Amino acid sequence: MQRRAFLAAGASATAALAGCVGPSLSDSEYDIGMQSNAFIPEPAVEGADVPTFEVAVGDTVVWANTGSRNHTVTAYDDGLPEGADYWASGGFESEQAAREAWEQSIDGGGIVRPSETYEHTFEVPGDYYYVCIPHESAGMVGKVVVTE
Ligand SMILES: [Cu+2]
Repeated sequence: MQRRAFLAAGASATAALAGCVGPSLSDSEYDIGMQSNAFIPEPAVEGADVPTFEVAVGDTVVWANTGSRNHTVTAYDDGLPEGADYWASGGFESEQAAREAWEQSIDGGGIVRPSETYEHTFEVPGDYYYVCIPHESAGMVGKVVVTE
């Protein structure tokens, strides 16, 4: 009897804790977090020039806004391997289009809001450099390395 009572109390405590967490994302649901002024790959490639995440061709990378500010995930036009399509949150066709959308709040501006995610599937191997437009001056850049 006492053991059963204990288990019941434990179950309700767990439920209460889960309720506190609310809609936030669990670590298993994304690859790269976004907080304050930084992309946070989990795990990051050690010794890289900027925060770097490594995947294989055909893999889908998921970014999640794990912070409280709005971010973008915007590829640099000159940061793509040859033959790769341009990519950016908001689905823009070029870096310039993404920047104009952000500045003029066109089509949502490519914003990934807190607790939202953005994902992209990489089909061409190479190094991909990208930026968060509103936090570029603070150094919020990242890299995805896609291997064969
Ligand atoms: Cu940002």
